[in-house]
Amino acid sequence: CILKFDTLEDVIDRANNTNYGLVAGIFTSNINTALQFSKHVQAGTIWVNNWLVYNVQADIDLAVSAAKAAFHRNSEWRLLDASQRCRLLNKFADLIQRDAKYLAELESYDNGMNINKASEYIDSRIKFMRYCASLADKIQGDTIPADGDVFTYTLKQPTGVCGLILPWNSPISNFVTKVTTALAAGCTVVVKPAEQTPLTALVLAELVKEAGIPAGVVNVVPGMGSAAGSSLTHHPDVAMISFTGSVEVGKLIQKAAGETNLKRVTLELGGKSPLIIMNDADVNTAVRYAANGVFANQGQVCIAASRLFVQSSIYDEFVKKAVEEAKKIKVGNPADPTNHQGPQVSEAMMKKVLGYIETGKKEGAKLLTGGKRIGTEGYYIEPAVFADVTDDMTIAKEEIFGPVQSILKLDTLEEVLGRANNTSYGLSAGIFTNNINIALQFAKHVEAGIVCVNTYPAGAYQAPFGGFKDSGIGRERGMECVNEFLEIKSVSIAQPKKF
Ligand code: TXE
Repeated sequence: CILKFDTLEDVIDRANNTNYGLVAGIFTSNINTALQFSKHVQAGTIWVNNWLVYNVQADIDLAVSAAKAAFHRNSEWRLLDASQRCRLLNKFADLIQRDAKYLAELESYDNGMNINKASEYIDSRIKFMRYCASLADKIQGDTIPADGDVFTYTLKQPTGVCGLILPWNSPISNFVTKVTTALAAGCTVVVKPAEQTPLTALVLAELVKEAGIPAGVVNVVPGMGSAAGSSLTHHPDVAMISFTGSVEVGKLIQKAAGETNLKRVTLELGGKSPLIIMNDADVNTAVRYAANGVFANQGQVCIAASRLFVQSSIYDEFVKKAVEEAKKIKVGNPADPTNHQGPQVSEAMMKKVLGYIETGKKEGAKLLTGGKRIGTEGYYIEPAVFADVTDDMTIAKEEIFGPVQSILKLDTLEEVLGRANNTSYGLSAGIFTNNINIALQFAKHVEAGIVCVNTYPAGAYQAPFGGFKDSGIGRERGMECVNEFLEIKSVSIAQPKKF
């Protein structure tokens, strides 16, 4: 609706003549007019010479400066006893526990995760939070028998302002893991959730505040990766980035660190994890674990068992049972607890996964069940099982991040070890066998950060989690997780040996 006005005076009155007051804007080259308008118009947000231009760079700058102020040596946060950091993080965990049902519903709504899975992930992260909180007052240095007339000791100190860039496949888990670890170490953070799933990060930020964690310690800025994420990774006042996402963006983050202040970087990237089923394994058990290993959370899991090697003499029986198992998976509304699998996170991801399924068929893999979109509403895909997959096929090489099981045949452990390691990834690996020597040889020689024997997947919060090669740098969870967020300082004081 285009309306005519005469003077600024007149238009301000008319602009205010409404029950609403959200946003107002003005285009003018007269700064006094702009200032008068901004002062008198009754709206919460005013745009001058722009409309709907969201300046994410400015928001990142604001968040980083708040985190920097909260990290000042005399800030409330820095003056807290380590045991108080532990107490505050436990309080944050209590609040998540209190709101677990609501958070699970939001996660399911935001991301498409089945409600049961969302609850399961939240429960396990609360346990991690308490474990990690308890590390806050166990960060200790060493006294060192240094050469010369010196007394030398080390201090382990928080790295500073950390940028935490989250993926969309498990938003609450990633928020909680990264924030708790950084805070246990004493850092302050700016969190950028994935653009597909910003909702739960904002609710968790409210709980951070309610827990009594001082203002500025945790800041959340939603936004696109190429804008908000990139501003964070290039920011000179950010000392570290902890990232979970694609290999492609992981490499951009390392590059940004190199081009700016050599900020420290930890990366939890994707995988193409091998799961090996030897002839002597219990087939029914292995079939169940293999299905859960690749289909859980719509296949949107970095440790998905997406290369399934089955030894030749049980191959046919295994494939038949794998198809039956996949057919049991109930796909549908993620809010319905009787369903197992919800929709893919976005149309783009659904198309990407369906594209891989087409490529698999074209390259000669045998699609035995599933693989089609279900209906036209929502991004649901039938769980797919491919047999006769060979190492050179695209579906055996690239991370699909969808409900697609690829079954390959294997002859010997020696042969399959070479094939399992013949990938640029190295996150997780598993083997089913009753032969302890085979299991130990596999665990020793497979190039992966997480190894499972007769189970899949494994991801206990007390154990380190992270990968070899393109799967990343650094480890989350486990006793060592806080070390990623610490600087080590060695202090030497002159002290004659002779008293
Ligand atoms: O990831 P991106 P996408 C893998 C999986 C998936 C593929 C692509 O194979 O198919 O990655 O997913 C932010 N600077 N994983 O494209 O882009 C982005 O805003 C800084 C595996 O969604 O890596 C989001 O917050 N940040 C993985 C986060 O990076 C940038 C989980 C992840 O998005 C940025 C997710 C930039 N230039 C995907 N560009 C796992 N390891 O679990 C984007 N981002």
